[in-house]
Amino acid sequence: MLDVVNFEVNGGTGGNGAVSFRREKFIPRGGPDGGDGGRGGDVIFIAVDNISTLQEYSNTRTIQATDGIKGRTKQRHGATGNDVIFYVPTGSIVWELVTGRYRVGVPVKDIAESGERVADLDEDGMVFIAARGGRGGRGNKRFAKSTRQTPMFAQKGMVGQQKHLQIELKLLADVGLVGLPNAGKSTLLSMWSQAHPKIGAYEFTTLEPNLGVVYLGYDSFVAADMPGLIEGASRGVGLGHEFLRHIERTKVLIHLVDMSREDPVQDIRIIQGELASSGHNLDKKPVILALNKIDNLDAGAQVELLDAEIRAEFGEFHQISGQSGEGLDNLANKALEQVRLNTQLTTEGVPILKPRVTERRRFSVVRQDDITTVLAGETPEWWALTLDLQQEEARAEFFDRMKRLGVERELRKAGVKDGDRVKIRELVVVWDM
Ligand SMILES: Nc1nc2c(ncn2[C@@H]2O[C@H](COP(=O)(O)OP(=O)(O)OP(=O)(O)O)[C@@H](O)[C@H]2O)c(=O)[nH]1
Ligand SMILES: [Mg+2]
Repeated sequence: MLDVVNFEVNGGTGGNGAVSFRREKFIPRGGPDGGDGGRGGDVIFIAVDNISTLQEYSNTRTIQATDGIKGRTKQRHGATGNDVIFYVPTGSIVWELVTGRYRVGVPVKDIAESGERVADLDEDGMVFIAARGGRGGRGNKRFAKSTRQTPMFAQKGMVGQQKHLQIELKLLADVGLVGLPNAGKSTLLSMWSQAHPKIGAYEFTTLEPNLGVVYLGYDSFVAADMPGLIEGASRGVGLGHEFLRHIERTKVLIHLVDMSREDPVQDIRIIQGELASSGHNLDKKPVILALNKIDNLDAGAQVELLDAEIRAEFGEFHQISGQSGEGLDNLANKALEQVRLNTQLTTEGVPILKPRVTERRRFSVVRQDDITTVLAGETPEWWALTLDLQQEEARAEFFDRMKRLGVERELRKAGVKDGDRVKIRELVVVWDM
């Protein structure tokens, strides 16, 4: 069973650099002192064990980090935009889709063909930067040089990364429902969740585990209905053994007992014995005992009769009816409480290690037709999109940067002449340096 969400993530835009000049008494025209803009915030995913579904993001369409603040006078830098941290369940797989090609919010079915797998968050605490904020623009102070002592321009903040992502999670159960065949495990799962497992008045109705998400207000857990266990299951008798492996990954077990049977106490012992000898660490898991089918008269009578005996031998228990629904809310709350107790709370103090953004100097030049050439690459794009190429000084700065990056040389090699058009993302620059 899969849990899937699909949305856009946008890094914040960097703050603009400032254009300003020192103003002091008796100095009519001081030097440039415009500060830099702050970086835009990032959208960050952190994998945590204590969330089990993607449900809380099912209505999310866009996640936007905060923009950086613009630079100010007196070389004061603008503040960095706030990151948005997004906690996802451990086991989440992040896919990136081509932006603009698919509808946001509608999960793409053949994701392996349509998207690129960009992250496997399969360990608690893993951090993934989903969209980086844009760099802040430089203030005019930083464009001063001996031949241009009073730059009248600054650099704009760069837009943040914008991505269309799909996150998928293979559900792992938090709670395993165990018990003898016919104990009412599938019935309970169908009452608790949207799952529709097969229910039958005979043994071994369930042949493989069924998963369902159980909601309690804003909280939820995943429950798995298991095939029935029988005596000897731990030695390979019946269908149960194979599925003990599945139960192994759960945090809590609910042991269901059919109280309408002849000797429920003996039934409980059988299952407990199987769990203890299964060899899959099942004996170390918390087990919640739930006496089932209390709507049935015989079962109700047996609960009364055996109350003290069961309490003495096995401790506290819940009384429920998967049929009438009695006691199911209490049991779900208890299960959730145990799930929470058995997962470390890891969202606090998770260090966010941000890899440094290395300025990539690579770029590509592709001739489109006689007069148009496409230039792509992080650094040339950054300069092209953040300098005002209508402004003479800024334009000169741009061409100067292109020369230093070696872009100019590559363009010439590709046959670009003055007056030709160079496309840089959505921008068209007439090359005339
Ligand atoms: N009276 C009564 N009958 C129940 C209750 N819960 C389940 N049953 C019945 O018990 C039978 C078995 O229910 P299932 O939910 O299929 O039991 P199961 O534990 O999943 O059984 P297996 O998959 O075979 O291991 C069905 O006939 C159900 O209608 C209950 O609370 N009260
Ligand atoms: Mg069943």
